[in-house]
Amino acid sequence: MTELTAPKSSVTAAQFADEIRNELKYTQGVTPEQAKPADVYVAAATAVRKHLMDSWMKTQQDMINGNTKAVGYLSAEFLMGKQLRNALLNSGLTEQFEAAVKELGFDPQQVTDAEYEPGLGNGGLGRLAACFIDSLASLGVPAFGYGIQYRYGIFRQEFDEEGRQIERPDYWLTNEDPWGHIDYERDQRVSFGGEVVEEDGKRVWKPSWSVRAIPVDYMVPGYESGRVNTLRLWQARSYDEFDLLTFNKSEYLDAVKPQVKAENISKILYPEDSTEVGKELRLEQQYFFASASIHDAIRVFYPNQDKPDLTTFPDKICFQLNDTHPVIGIPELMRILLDEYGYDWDTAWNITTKTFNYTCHTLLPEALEVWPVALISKLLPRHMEIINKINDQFMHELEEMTDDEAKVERMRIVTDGDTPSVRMAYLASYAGEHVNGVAELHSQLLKDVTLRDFSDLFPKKFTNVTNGVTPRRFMKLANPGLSDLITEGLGTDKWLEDLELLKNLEPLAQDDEFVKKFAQVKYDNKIKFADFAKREYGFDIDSSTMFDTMIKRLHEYKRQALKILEVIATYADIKSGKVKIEDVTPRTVIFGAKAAPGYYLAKMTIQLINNVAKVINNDPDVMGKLKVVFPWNYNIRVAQYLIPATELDEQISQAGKEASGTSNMKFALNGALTVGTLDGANVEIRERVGADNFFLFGMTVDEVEKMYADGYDPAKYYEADPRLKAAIDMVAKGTFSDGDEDTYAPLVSDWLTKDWFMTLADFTAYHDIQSEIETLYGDQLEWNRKAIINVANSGYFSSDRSIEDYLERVWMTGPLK
Ligand code: 26V
Repeated sequence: MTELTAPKSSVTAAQFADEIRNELKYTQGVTPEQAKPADVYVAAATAVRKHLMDSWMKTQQDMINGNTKAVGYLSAEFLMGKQLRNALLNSGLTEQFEAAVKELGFDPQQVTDAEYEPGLGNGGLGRLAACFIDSLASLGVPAFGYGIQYRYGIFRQEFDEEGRQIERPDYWLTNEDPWGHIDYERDQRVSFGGEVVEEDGKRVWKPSWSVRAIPVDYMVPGYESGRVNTLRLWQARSYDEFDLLTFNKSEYLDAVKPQVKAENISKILYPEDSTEVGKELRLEQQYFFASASIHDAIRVFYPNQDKPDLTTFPDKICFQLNDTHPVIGIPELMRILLDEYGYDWDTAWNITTKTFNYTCHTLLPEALEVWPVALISKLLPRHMEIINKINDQFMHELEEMTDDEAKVERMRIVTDGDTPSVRMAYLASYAGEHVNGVAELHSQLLKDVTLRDFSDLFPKKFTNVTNGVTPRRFMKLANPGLSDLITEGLGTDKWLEDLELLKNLEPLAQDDEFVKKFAQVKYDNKIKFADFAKREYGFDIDSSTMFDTMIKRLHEYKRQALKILEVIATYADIKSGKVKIEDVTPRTVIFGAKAAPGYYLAKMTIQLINNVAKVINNDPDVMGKLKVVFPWNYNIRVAQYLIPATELDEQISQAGKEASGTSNMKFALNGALTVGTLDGANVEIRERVGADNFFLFGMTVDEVEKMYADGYDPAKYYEADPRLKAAIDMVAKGTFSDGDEDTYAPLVSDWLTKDWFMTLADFTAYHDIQSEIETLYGDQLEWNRKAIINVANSGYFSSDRSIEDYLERVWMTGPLK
């Protein structure tokens, strides 16, 4: 076996150009003269993959032969972003690529732009999975990411004339995907439906239909580690491609029904949505990838063994359940052990409970998955039996442990009542070896509120692992200017592997020369973003204004409404002359957000933001002072332009609702200051960067709870703050809907009568902090000092640190030797 790829590849630019020419010829079948940038992209990607191949094979071999336990990260989402730049960086081929592509007569930027971004995730949860597999590989930990290769990722967002969100299918596989290697020989059968019968005293599942799970493998190269892990995404295909008999009767549509049914399973990524539609399909997806992945792990670690000793399974691999989506894997492993390998219940339970760990990513009760017993029984009858047995066992244990009958009842995994259901978070909390939240505050609230009974009974299970982000993509690739400056300041580029080294930048915050260089980098990034926004969206953005950004899924708890109401109030202040135009700090307020297609109020908020933008941006009275831009279809690529350019980052969720947030970390690491509430990881960011370098406002978790308890009346706040009243009145009276008072009536009515996330209650505090922000912004040297202090103290938020915490607290494993 060949050695691991050297960190810096020894290939020359000329050699790499030859490799690209070769791929153009033998893979694409075009000459360099005929080639388009997209051809060069595919050729370069194919060449890079070949460079990684030896390390990939060696990593797999070491994993199987070695005795380091591997990690299987089971996730319904992996929001990877574009691959080429990352693969070049991690294989040490960036410079060769640049030179080679130019030698071939192409613009490197155009070539990398030709890659279509796979959007196989909704937001933070999926991006976290992508950051984690990057860090696992970079730390040399043997790992698989396991998920689904959706044919359609998150929808492509457009805005119509009225500013409403339109969802278009994201068919990301129309063009060649040079990264995914489809491996027909490593397929798995996944079955559904049917019944369970008694045969020779055994329960035997007779499923009624099956699909073929085919793995598509993506290489996950580590940074400077020489290791390349695997992201294995399953594609669903039919075993019965085609019913020839039916076809010959000219019933063409019926003939392809089995194929359509099977392929539907990996057809689309579900939006994080509360609607009922397609629940069944969603459970099919979850079981599909959980089952295929567990079988795959057995195949990998016990090659060619008919009767493997699966009592050693937990020493080979542990599975991380990324939220409740793969939790059906728990009864699936039980079923495999009991039915396929003939283990007794206790042995199977012992193996299973050592294999799984569960991460919870939310505090919203409606986001904790619950499946009706009837649905599981129909799709997975044997699993339902097993879940019932797990529930019985649990109830029995509980009765031994406590006399509190109400508590035992509360903790049921399988509820009774009108619609008996299975609570997946409870199943995972009982069967999982460890349970973790994703930021200190969130983990505490899980223990105190959401999973309190479980944490009371199993205190040792519960732990925290604060999220992190990969500095490779979100600093080195996204912000080369800042990366170079940091390397210059520290005298080393080792910080990309050990982000705590950023701490040594702190003294440079007092060095005016350094601060000026830092400010220049920020300004260059603003210009870069403005150019990008002009090119891609046609926006005119003035780079001398403050870039004030809010990017995240559109959700009421995140409170985009708070931001837009403040914008409207400021607009009204200027219009009425209450604020003198020369006293206004010019701002460009930038939003990026997708709303779940079925989420009515979220979509209406998008429409409102667009129309506020339309009115304000066309009003000569505020021209040059206030502008709102909303680039549609926010994705990783947009993030990579926007985050480095941002000066003020909005993290303004209602305290106690945002589990962690990860863009907050990306912003701090890229030298933005945060305005935020004491929520999620904001708390830890503020602790680290210092209260003086963070704009805090708003109610705390305790204050929020008290307000719920006392009865919250939003109308009171509307009456009390004339600015707030003016802003809401403008929306109600049609200022942003051509005089139509109905357009936003549902939104206005919700604010005034319900306002579940207390936007109105926090409005005044949010406004009050603005003058502090503007005063500081007026002193650019001070502002940038604070921004540098943010960068210097955010090294903790590297996903490498998160993974190290998982290794120590949850997985109990480490890098390959
Ligand atoms: C799901 C649902 C489904 C029902 C309707 C409402 C709703 C709202 C949110 C969700 C998503 C929950 C899972 C999730 O994406 N959590 C995010 O995970 C990130 C990574 O840990 C974390 O930074 C974010 O704070 C958290 O929202």
